[in-house]
Amino acid sequence: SSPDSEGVSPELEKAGLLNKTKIAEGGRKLRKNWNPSWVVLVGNSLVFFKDPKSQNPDSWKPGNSRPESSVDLRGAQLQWANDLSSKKNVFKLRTITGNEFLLQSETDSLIREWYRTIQNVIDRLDKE
Ligand code: I3S
Repeated sequence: SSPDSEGVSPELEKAGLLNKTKIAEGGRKLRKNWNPSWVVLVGNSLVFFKDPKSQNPDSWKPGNSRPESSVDLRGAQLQWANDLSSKKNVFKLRTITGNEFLLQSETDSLIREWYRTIQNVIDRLDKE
């Protein structure tokens, strides 16, 4: 992070384009609706941006853009979920509140890196 942002904004860990669908809300199953999403891992949150025009590394900054939704990673669970989709490289993120998302990329290395980075944040929060 830049010296300016230290102590002001939470640290930007990762950002990129993934395919996303929400499959449950509060434990209640939802119909899949896959869409490309600009995903930003910042601090303890995974933030989703819908608008392709917000696919700018600066756009996650508070006040700069409107996130579609945001997920608190504290107590969240991550697991590979290729059984839940015909697509390859799918993992499931389940929040403590019972919201479930599938995230997917055609690029093996990219999805593995996302999985690892999100799991690291979850593990860090578990230890707090
Ligand atoms: O798990 P499902 O229900 O087979 O998921 C597929 C459906 O959601 C489908 O939409 P409709 O059945 O509402 O038309 C989507 O187009 C597919 O992408 C979903 O399956 P995949 O395997 O892509 O996750």
